[in-house]
Amino acid sequence: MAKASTSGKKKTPVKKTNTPAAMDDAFALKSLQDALDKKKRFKPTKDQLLHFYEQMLLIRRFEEKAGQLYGLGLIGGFCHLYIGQEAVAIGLQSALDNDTDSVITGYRDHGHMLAYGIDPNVIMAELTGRAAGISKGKGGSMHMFSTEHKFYGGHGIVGAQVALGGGLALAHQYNEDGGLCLAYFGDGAANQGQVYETMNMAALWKLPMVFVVENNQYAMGTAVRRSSAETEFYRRGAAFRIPGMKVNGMDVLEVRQAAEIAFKHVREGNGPVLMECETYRYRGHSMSDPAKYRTREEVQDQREKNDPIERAKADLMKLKVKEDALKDIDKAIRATVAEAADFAEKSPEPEPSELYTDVLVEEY
Ligand SMILES: Cc1ncc(C[n+]2csc(CCOP(=O)(O)OP(=O)(O)O)c2C)c(N)n1
Ligand SMILES: [Mg+2]
Repeated sequence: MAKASTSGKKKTPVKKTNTPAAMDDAFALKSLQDALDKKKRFKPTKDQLLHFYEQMLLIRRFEEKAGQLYGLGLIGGFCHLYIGQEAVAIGLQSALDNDTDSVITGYRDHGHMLAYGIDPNVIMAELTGRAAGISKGKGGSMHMFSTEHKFYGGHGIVGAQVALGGGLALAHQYNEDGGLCLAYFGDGAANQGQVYETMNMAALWKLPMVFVVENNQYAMGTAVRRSSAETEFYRRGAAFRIPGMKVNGMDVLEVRQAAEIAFKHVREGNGPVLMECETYRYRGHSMSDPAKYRTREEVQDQREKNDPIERAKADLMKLKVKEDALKDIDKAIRATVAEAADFAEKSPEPEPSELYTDVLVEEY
């Protein structure tokens, strides 16, 4: 073994490879991240920002009402609320071309439906299992679809929607319709094998697809750092040469900016993008989760310092929107949501014969 040098010769400085900056440099596929870092936030008009604010608030109030209806026993089965994550769906949705693009997600799907501007009445009717619901009351919270809007659900099998999203992206490419597929999944789903099979195919075939990890820090009761060897999810496409982006999912304007960069890249035929939106869910995994795996203080801290709706409100104030105008918006949204609950409660349940319909696409 060579002896350590005592000759006083200058040593080559050892490069630290485990600092965040060095690790980021080591991630080569960051051209889109660099573009985002140059300009982090979308510059909206006052009307655009008001619209984002309204949409996020509608999701928040709708979900609060759904939580109440669940407590009253009016919603059966599972119910996963999106409260805290509103900026992700709204920021991305606002940059989509609704005539061509498709969206697919997991079971935490009410917010994504509302982001499309789909009538809250039919979403609430679905949650409460009524015939007027968007899936005729037969899908419930986790299985909402609107093919008319190119929204393909609403899936209960963790990660399965990603592979289906690959199929939707292939259809866009095959039909040359110019559309892209936005496939949302969670930090927990990001550890599913089929996600990586899809990444491989999507990159190989240059499919028009954006993989969006909604990293809300938990998969049921398991914190990201306890389940994931690589917690920087945006890097997980590196093995397939998919560029990654890490985005503040609590800031609707940053999400929108990131969406523009990612969508442009995909639409130009460069293949898929992997976007990680860092976010936080305020409620338990589902309505039946008492969330004992984290402290109240942790949740309170996020609510107080990082809330996406409060952030948008502060931005609106800077654009000279008056607090009274925002209060009026809240009032109108509360009325819309109350009406949706009323509509749902008054709607009839599906006929028993509906058990036999929509099971197969065609008879055989
Ligand atoms: C294949 C499969 N495995 C396990 C489950 C049970 N399960 C439902 S949700 C969930 C956690 C998923 O967490 P994440 O992907 O982070 O999404 P989030 O709920 O945080 O939005 C698990 C394990 C399932 N539905 N499907
Ligand atoms: Mg999660």
